Amino acid sequence: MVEILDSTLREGEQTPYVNFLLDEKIEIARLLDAVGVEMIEAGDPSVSPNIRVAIQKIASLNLNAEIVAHSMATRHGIDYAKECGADRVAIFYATSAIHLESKLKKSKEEALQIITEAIRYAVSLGFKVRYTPEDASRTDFEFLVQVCNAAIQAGADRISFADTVGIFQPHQMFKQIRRLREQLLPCKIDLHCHNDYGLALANAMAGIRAGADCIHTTVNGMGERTGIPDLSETVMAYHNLEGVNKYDLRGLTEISGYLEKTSGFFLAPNKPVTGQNAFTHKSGVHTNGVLKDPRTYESFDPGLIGRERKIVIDKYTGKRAVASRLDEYGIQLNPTELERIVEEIKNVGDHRKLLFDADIIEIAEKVLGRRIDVIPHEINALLMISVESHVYTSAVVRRLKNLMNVTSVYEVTGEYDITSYIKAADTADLNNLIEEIRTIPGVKQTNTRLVLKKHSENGADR
Ligand code: HCA
Ligand code: CU
Repeated sequence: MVEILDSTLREGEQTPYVNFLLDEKIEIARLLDAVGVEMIEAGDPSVSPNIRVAIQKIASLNLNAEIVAHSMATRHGIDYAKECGADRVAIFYATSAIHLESKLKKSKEEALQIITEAIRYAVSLGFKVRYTPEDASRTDFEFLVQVCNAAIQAGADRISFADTVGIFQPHQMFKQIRRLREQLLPCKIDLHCHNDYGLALANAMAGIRAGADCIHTTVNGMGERTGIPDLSETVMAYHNLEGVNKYDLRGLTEISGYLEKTSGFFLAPNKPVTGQNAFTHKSGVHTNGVLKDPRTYESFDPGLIGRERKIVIDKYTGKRAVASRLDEYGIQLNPTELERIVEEIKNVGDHRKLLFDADIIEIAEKVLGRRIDVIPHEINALLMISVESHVYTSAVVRRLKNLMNVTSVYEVTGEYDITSYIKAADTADLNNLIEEIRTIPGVKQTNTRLVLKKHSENGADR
């Protein structure tokens, strides 16, 4: 059965401008364990004292997942891993000519010696050992086999094939893993694929098909440069494409949101599985299909991961979607009315970027020549925040910007320090959002004002 090692706390913390606090790391480990990943790479203890504390705390949580400490091939690093109480140490040492000659300045023989000595030392301390030939994809194949077999003989039971600079393509990964499987002594094979050409998960899936055992992931695909495969995409690819049914799919959205919040690393709307647009349909042809049978334009039911399908209404929209949206507000239309409303939506949509429900109802009122008394589902509000004097306002702003429903944020002068514009589905949702904002460290006081009508910049009323 295939496995996942999640490295959000190690590779993920190597994302430019990202650092986690201790409590956040513990929560991330808990959430990962709840999803059911087999291994959590909790950090490299040589990097900093706080990383050591974090690994130690996580190792003491008694999670189901195996806790892995990453380490260079030095006694010092392995000793630290031991002090932290990790179950396994993952020792990395590069094997490609580029790394050996330019970075490490070691011969192949010296490298072999350093790697096997480190592994033997780790085994003598009672560790399970993974060995990573860093830059494996650019390593001479014969040397790669030689080093990995020496590592296995020294006591490693896992090899991590690292495509460190993401230069492989799926067909190459497939071939290389097949050959490795044939020539390696018994061991498990991990795939650590970087995403420099956007091929990380494709390469990893090809490697799995060729006989590898485990994919390394991070939440939201974080990591050095362009990162490695995203946890949720990997879980869903395993589940839907390979029939692997052992992870908690419903935990994926939560952990992704938690990571956005704590890292300040935003998801692109078009990101698969967890991105905002992943289940949003727009064109008339698509929405018509989806409203008849969602399978027409959805690769899987968003309900599987606790998400909902969304239909955007704008100039691309067809009759079916408009009728269905107005029906949600109890407005039924005859065919001529519907046609005129769609036509007007196309006119307005040609000039205005976004149409909210209130706009659509207003258009319907205009076309039908009567007042429609409904409360749009969405609530807009202005939220003013004052910040504790010892806290940087920008730190609070950064957190605020991560919240899905906060559409704009301004640092201002006067009684309050921050003004933001927020959207909520209903009053309960608004209340939750405000409660969440109040928990942001440094938020002293909030003041909320509901928006009755919005006048956009060009003067059009909302
Ligand atoms: C690093 C290198 C590494 C190691 C991967 C692994 C890589 O950043 O230290 O141990 O499986 O990409 O080669 O992340
Ligand atoms: Cu890496």
